[in-house]
Amino acid sequence: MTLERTASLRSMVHTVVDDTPVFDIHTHLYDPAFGPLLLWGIDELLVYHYLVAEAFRWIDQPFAGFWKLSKSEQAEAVWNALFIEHSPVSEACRGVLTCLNTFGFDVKRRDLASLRAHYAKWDTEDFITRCFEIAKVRKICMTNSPFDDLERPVWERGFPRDPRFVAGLRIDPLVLDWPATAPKLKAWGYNVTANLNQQTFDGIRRFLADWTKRLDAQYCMVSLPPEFVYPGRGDSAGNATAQIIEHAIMPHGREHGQAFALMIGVNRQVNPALQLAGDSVGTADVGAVERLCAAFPDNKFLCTMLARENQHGLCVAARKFRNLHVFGCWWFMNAPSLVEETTRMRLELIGLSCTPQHSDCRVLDQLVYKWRHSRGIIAKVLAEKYEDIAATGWEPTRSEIERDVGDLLGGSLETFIGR
Ligand code: FIX
Ligand code: ZN
Repeated sequence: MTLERTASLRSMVHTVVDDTPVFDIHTHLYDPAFGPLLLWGIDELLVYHYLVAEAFRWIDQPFAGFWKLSKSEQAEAVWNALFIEHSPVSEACRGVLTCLNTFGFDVKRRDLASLRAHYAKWDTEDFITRCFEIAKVRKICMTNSPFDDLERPVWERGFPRDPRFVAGLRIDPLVLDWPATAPKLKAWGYNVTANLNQQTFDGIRRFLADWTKRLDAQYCMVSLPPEFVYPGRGDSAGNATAQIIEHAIMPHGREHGQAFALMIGVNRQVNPALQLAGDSVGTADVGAVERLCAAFPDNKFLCTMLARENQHGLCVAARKFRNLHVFGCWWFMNAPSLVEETTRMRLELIGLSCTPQHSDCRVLDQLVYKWRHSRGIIAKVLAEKYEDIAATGWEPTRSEIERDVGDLLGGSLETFIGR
């Protein structure tokens, strides 16, 4: 290929990746019907737990003192520590600047008060539309937990759904802490006991079926610690997790054609004083994922792993099991250098049958930066791969590129989960 053809291929790939609407398959955003649960605005951006963790490295104050501050005071403390007293070079800091710049603010003024004044002029509905349009997001999947006391009543009351916000059924307490969860299901009318017997499994299946229907859930999901094993062994909590998966979640998934999303590798609350920012990472056993895929060939699994060390093994697992779909660069993996190496590895090992990224947004505005940054990397890596095959004479056409990018940005996941 001539240099000119290479440059035009590269620019076409960047244009297509920038212009293709994405289905963001995992976020912590809420349908506007949830009112204050849908976070947005400059103060929410600044108190994002990624930034709070970074700010605590500079803030010379007891953790408890910070948590006693109002939200706007916390935001000011983060702003001063991470933006004013030091340059905001981390990925999470850069994300705030990308948002502000894209919304048309003059970031070089470094003026929090005027940012707040500008934000105060916007209303929620308009801002949702604006963020979806700028980020070119066609729909997002929420994380919806029946165990969350703030969101459960909203689902129970019912509300007209905003079609841009689809639901994901999140069930961590059910999978990870059955002794504490059994009484809750019982109180909600499900015939379960602390004993994991057939009656209990049937009760759990009814619970899952009811909530799947209530949410119209795209998939069912759990986050798991690095120690997660399958089949279960050792302690009783680990065994309970494996049994609930085997005897309740798997049959439920087959009956409803519903995929099970595994997010593996989070060590919760290694530093509880940091609250939401206190979780860490550990290397997990990809063999557990392979054994699940092998034991339940009629179930579909989505999987993302938190440790960099697990990314290669997970790609290899996906080569072995077509009922496994790898997605996202989750949380501590969402740093440009890691997204780039992971995306390149995935394309090299499993081609286009994966979903390179999700946003994990907790604040609506973040759609703008997470997708801008991710699209840049996906386009760069994809262009490089097309250039490599073009060198053999196989030059991709624009419509082939559009097809491929549509798959990477949510299309292949929709096909996989059948939604
Ligand atoms: O478990 C999860 O879904 C995680 O993504 C979150 O709990 C985590 O706090 C987060 O926001 C990571 O991006
Ligand atoms: Zn998440």
